[in-house]
Amino acid sequence: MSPPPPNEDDVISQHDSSSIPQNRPISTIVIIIAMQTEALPLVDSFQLTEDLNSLFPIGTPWVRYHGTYKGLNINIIWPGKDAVLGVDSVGTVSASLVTYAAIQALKPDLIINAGTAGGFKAKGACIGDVYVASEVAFHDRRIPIPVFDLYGVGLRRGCSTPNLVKELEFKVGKLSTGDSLDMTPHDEASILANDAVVKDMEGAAVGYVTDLLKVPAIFVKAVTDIVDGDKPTSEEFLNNLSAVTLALGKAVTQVVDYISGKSISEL
Ligand code: FMC
Repeated sequence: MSPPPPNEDDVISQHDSSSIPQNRPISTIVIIIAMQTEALPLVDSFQLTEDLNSLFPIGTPWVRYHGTYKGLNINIIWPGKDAVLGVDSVGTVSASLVTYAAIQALKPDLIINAGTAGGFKAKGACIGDVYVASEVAFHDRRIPIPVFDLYGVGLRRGCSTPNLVKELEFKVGKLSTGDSLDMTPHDEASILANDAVVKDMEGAAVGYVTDLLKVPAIFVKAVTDIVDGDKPTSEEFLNNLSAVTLALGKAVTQVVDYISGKSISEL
């Protein structure tokens, strides 16, 4: 006889069950950002400097910008450019590696994964909207075997931030992650099954690592392209990238301003 299927509360991990005390003020934040274009407005806003003595293994392109802002020790980690091709190291593999390495090196109280995303207009998303993800899951890890299917989806909850999203008036929705910018019909069906409003290439990978190492994580995603619209995704993404990254930078600055002086349980 096979075991009964797990119920939802057994399969969704919560970052809130963190080993990090929930009641002391947040002091160290790591912001994981996949693209340099997304990172630079924030490097500017927080007046961070690039770390010239890397904390990371020799040969990795991973970049840390750091400094103190409103009493917080802020670190932006960008996985850097691919050594051979010279483009940003986007996607789940780099994102999970840098998240792991940054947590090991910096022991942050909180991770923020900030980036751009595709949005579904059928679910109310518009270009430039900023979402805080309530949950993250994968849409391209299809394993049609009982329970492995749930493992593939890899659903994780973001840190609960009811006061933050209310005060800053962010939209809240589910985020679905896969390693492609485009969307196959298979992906689309899984994204709908994940009930997602936004789609990116890193969130659930960061969520996997933060859940593993019990660090609370907030996912802030700004919409560069409408996935269920009529424009080709890559064109729309590139056209909107610089304007939307400014909106993303503003939103993450507001999040960090809000966090300053607060504990996880106050968010
Ligand atoms: N689908 C998937 N990812 C993205 C997206 C879309 N429609 N729009 N913007 C993104 C994000 C991804 O997370 C990557 O970091 C980057 O922008 C695109 O390569």
